[in-house]
Amino acid sequence: MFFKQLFDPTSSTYSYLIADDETHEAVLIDPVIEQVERDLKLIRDHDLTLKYVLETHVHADHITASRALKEATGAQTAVCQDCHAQGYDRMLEDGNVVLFGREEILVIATPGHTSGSVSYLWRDRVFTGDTLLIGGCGRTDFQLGSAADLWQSISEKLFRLDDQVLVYPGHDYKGRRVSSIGEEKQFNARLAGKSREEFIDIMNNLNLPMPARIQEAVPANLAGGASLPPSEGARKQVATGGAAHLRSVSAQQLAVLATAEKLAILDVRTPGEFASLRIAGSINIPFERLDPPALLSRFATDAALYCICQTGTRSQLAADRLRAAGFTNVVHVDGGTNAWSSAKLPLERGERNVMSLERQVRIAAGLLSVIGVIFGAAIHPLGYLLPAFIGAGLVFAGITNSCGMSMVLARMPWNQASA
Ligand SMILES: N[C@@H](CCC(=O)N[C@@H](CS)C(=O)NCC(=O)O)C(=O)O
Ligand SMILES: [Fe+2]
Repeated sequence: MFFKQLFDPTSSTYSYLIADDETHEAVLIDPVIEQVERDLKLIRDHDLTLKYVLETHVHADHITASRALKEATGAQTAVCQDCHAQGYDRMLEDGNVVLFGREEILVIATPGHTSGSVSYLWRDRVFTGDTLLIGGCGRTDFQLGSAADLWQSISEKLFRLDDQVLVYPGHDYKGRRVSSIGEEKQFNARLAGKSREEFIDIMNNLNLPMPARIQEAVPANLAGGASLPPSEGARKQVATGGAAHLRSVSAQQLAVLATAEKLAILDVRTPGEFASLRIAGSINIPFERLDPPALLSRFATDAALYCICQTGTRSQLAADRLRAAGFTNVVHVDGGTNAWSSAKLPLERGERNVMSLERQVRIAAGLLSVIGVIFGAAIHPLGYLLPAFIGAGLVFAGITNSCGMSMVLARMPWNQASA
């Protein structure tokens, strides 16, 4: 059996290199970018073929070496699909099996520390990431974490494993290396003898400071991690997380990022739509009034600006215009507030309930076409020009991905904030 527990002293992170003795196929769990040369040397020295790099979750305190190791070795990278990350080869689900040589690892979804946290069961040991730590557990106050989910993951999944199963955590801040399920059931300060309610109360009142590197680590890891640093210059880029600029994010990714730092979320819907419902802390800059050069005095050119609308069309156009004006880190939110609300993420709702601009366009286009046809049949054939004009306008809107009618409707009084 080939098994090495590796440590990054800066972040107190454990990585695990395991391999099949016969075929030398290997898996590396939770590698840290600063240790990539150490890990590559180990792989070379032991003549291993790295088959998979597995993440237990999207880390908040260090940048993963997943991408760098993939580039150096051709390994496949994998993370749980509930992390909502991009840039990994395989999106894992509960019950998946990862095969290397004659060995296999079972993926156990253990959400709680983050929504996409998993544990990996291999032979007589479980790699718990930050779900279960020795004597403790990961915090639940960022990245869609949940104390209730963590309780369920630990009590109904990890604590149902055999007591003899060895627990290898993602971190230890006191130099402890390994525990067992039995020991954690008996001695874990947050869990042993505690009710679900007591546990949730403890977790919701930890009041820990955010990890020092969360603002660079979360965007970088959501995007697959950093590349292998080939030069000093690039090394600096990695160190500042500069490799991690995203061009578009899903609603869930936005929600995860928003727990890591205060984001500039520019909502380009009408003031009326914004007044009806919005993401807490977002700023309303209606698309029809968007003046990118004027925003240059409000935001730094390299500031991360997240553009959102209702479905993703206006925000994409807004993002293009902001980039053209010189902003270098503009991110578009796929699917807009519709996707945000389908993912059941929290929205602030106002008193008013203005119909979305998209529905208004559909109603207006249909209504004008019907009026044109009635007018054409009953009064004068010129009326038929109206539905023809609307039809041509819709084709033009489809081809150019712009919509004149929505621009007109957006200026109507009922679409303004105080109407
Ligand atoms: N001081 C560390 C804090 C790291 C931290 O918050 N770690 C997370 C895991 S990513 C955690 O859950 N820690 C458990 C705890 O501190 O109780 C840093 O700044 O990086
Ligand atoms: Fe973590």
